[in-house]
Amino acid sequence: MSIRRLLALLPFFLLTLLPAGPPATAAAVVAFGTVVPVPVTSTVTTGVTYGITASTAVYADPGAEGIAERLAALLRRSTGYPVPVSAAPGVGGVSLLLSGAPATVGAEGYQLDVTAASIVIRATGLAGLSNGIQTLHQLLPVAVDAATVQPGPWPVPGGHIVDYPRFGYRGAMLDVARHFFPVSAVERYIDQLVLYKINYLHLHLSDDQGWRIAINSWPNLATYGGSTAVGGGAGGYYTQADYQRIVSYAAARFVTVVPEIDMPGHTNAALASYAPLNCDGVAPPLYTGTDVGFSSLCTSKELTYSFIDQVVGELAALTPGPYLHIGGDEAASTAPADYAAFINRAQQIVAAHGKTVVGWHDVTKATPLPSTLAQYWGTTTRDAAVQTAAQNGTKLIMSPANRAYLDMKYNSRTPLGQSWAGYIDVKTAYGWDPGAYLTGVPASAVLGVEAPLWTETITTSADIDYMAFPRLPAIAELGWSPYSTHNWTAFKQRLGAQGPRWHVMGVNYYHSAQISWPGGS
Ligand code: IFG
Repeated sequence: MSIRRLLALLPFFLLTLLPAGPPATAAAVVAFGTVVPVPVTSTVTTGVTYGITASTAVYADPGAEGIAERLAALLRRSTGYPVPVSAAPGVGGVSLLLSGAPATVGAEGYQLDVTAASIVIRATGLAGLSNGIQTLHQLLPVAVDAATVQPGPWPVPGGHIVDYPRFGYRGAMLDVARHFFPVSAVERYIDQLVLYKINYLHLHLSDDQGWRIAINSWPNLATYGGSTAVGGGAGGYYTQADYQRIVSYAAARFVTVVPEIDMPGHTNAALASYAPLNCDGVAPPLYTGTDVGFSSLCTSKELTYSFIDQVVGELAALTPGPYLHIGGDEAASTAPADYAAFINRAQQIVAAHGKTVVGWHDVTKATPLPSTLAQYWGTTTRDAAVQTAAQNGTKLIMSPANRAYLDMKYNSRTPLGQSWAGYIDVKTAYGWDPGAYLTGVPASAVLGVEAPLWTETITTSADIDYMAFPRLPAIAELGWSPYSTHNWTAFKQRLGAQGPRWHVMGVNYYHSAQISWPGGS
């Protein structure tokens, strides 16, 4: 063969030396250890996978059909397989069983077993099965989250997990008052929360800039008080049917909605809607700025308390969950004695409508009812009033603004968000123990954690994604996993492994430089 001919063949020879990429049809098997929140115990069965195939069925114990259908729908959309759902017991496939789980899993935990022959999730209740499905979801190839049929195959890594939460309250708050978000955006956020076993969605429904829930006995609250937003935009509000859609969507996914009507401060939208609510009988203009602390309900008027009674009454009737949040924060325009008397009376009104009160921790300056939850949003690790309340039996939800506030910028270059509580990158969001954060407040006084997202600067679902991911999974892990598993080096590996799935899901997440994101994510 001539030299010329040999040289012509050289490039083709070199190509054979390149590493062969994965075969087009191979789907990367998710590493067992990438689940977030990290499970209490998990052991991988090396070399074993279960393959989801065209003959895979889902078998559900009575009552678990809805959970099975949601898993089946996810699989059908991206595998193209029929994935029938039928009554357990079944042979092979995926079984969702309400028996056989160890008692340690409690109401929300589960046992997951993946072998070559089957996938079995066992729990004592439906919430546990739902949480087991989230873990299974994270063990499926990321292509399973595609909106169209993918080639597969669909291997699930073999192993055994027994898992249950550290805290019962693992929440996220969405401020729909500063900027309004339609039902579809809230449902999208719920889908993201569920994947990380968040089980409470706190909706901040009213503030100075907007009233977002229709109240039939006070119609101007939504039609006028909900007509604008920060920046002067169009605003919006939920009809009571809209709110019930959100509540039902959440409940089907074992997420409980906690509605908040902030009072006595953060009430300009209500005061602008009804002149008689104002002490001087004059309604202020609608407000589209971002100041806080300038508004107050008129605590000396009886009308105020019948207003609260009717608002709370209608909202409580629409809310199956146990909690109703009365806000109570930043009441700088309410005299301290008036504030305390107001909060004490507002708590009685909420209790009379059968709900347990939640308030920002400012309510500890009044007299919390024994059942009232205080949501800590301070930036210090010591608060005397909160410590006293905790010692008197008040339970806390931990949302320190310099750890859990998702509207805080990651760093000085973050285009969205605020920085009054400091910058919060992923390591800061992860680097604390909700059970040992406040001086003099034992873990037994902590009901759980919540990550608030205030929306002064947030206007779209893409903005929500950017601020919530990757920090929300960090808060979710603090709420779910044992503190004994708390380890930044391990966590950031698990978190990085979530990136490819968020990419497929279309989550507009911030690629924090603290995390190594796998190629292509
Ligand atoms: N504090 C206010 C919020 C919001 C927030 C933005 C609380 C409890 C600052 N109150 O946080 O209304 O403006 O980071």
